[in-house]
Amino acid sequence: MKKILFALILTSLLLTACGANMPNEVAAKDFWARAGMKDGNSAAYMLIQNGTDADDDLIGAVSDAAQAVELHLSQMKADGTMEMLQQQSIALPAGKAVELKPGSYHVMLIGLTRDLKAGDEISLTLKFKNREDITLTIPVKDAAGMGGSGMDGHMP
Ligand SMILES: [Cu+2]
Repeated sequence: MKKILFALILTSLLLTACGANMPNEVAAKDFWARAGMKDGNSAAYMLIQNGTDADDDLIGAVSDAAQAVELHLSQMKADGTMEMLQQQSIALPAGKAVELKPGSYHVMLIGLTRDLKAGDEISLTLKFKNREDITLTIPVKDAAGMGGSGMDGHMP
């Protein structure tokens, strides 16, 4: 467990270092979706950079890979178990990057319309309060070895 934690911390530090190159727009990078079975659930993760001087909000997402797509926040409850809270929006402050990652904010894919296996790709469209949609082609990855397995309660 310690090793996994260390790997997570190291990954966070590397991501933070790489986040220094802020684009002059709202952009998503480092996106991936968790593998899952048809009719089950999955989640998509990414780094969203708001390189503009105006605050914005992520207000939703759509994908043909799931029957419903919601914005969620995973958090630890007082008893040590994880819970997921649906979010109406995720704030994207001007000049900041917001990380959607296991155990935190994520785009929840509910009721997968097909199996998602490592190497597959899904289309996901992000919707913003103040700007045009962004459509991403997101690679599917196995959660194993990424330290996030089961952390969001997405795994059956
Ligand atoms: Cu969720």
